[in-house]
Amino acid sequence: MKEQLAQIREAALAAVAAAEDSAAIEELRVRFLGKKGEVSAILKSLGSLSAEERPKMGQLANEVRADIESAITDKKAELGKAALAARLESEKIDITMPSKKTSIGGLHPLNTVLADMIDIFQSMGFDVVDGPEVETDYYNFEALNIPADHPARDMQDTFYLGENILLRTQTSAAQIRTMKDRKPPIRIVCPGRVFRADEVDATHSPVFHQMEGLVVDKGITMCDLKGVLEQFAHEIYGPETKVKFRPSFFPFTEPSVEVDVTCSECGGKGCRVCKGSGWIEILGAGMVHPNVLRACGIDPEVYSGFAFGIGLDRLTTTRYKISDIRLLFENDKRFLEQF
Ligand code: 2NL
Repeated sequence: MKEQLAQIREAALAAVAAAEDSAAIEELRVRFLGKKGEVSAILKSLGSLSAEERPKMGQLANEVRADIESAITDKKAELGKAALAARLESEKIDITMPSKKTSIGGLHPLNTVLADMIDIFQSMGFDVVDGPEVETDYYNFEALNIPADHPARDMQDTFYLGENILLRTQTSAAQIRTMKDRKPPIRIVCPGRVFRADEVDATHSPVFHQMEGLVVDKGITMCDLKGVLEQFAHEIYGPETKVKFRPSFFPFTEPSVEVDVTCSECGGKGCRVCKGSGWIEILGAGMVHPNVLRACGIDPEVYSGFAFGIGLDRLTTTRYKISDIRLLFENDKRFLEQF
């Protein structure tokens, strides 16, 4: 029996050492230590031994059983470690690998210029006012002293959505609404998209951008207009910039002016950009026509005001030396990524 136990121990330890997975180990546990296993068989047969032999064999059988048990426990731990190592290896993530690039985008050059302009006018106390792009004939033309038969309607031909419904040709309508809603003093700028039935070329687009400004109060004169526009020109083009008024005509202002600034490219000496004149036209302006004030319920005997309209697109193309206005609207990423 002693030999039999020695054989069982040897066979069991060898088999456990050779086992390759936990299923094989479990099989060995049943085979050697299970209720019907080989060690149990020996223990059951102890009864046939003499009283002298029985405790010795019993002790030996228990030692064999303990040896096999601890071999199985060790092997199980070893296999578990190996399985974990293999899993960690196969599921490894390389956290040093560069991630996919996400593009966060940036401001469109038109919006950069707009933000700068809003900054300048807000610092002079102007509010920013928004209005609808679809307007009525009344707000876009009538209230601005442009009746149905007025020749200015030809110069501002637009897109009609209905008999009296159209795409606005300037942002003035938002200013008309403000004059009807608020009491003077009024100091506002109205930026936005405007529309004209123009042919597309390098300097014209049927959709473009404008910022209009309006100040109405007691005692407002052309000096106030010139001061505000000079401040604006100095901030946009530099403090050495000069501003010049030339007489002009708009139905909604009287008197009306075109406003030139000294060419920022040559400083006024004359170059290709200003076509040799030293001056660049940047906007139109004037004193609000009494008929416009009256249409908004403001007494022109008590109040006066000035207004101006600046094209954003040309300001943007000259600032960034963009050769074609169409580039602003095509949204080609290769163009936009340059800003
Ligand atoms: C231009 C320049 C201008 C105005 C816009 C205006 C608005 C109101 C009353 C009076 Cl509510 N005027 N806006 C004034 C002068 C010029 O835009 O070249 N427009 C065709």
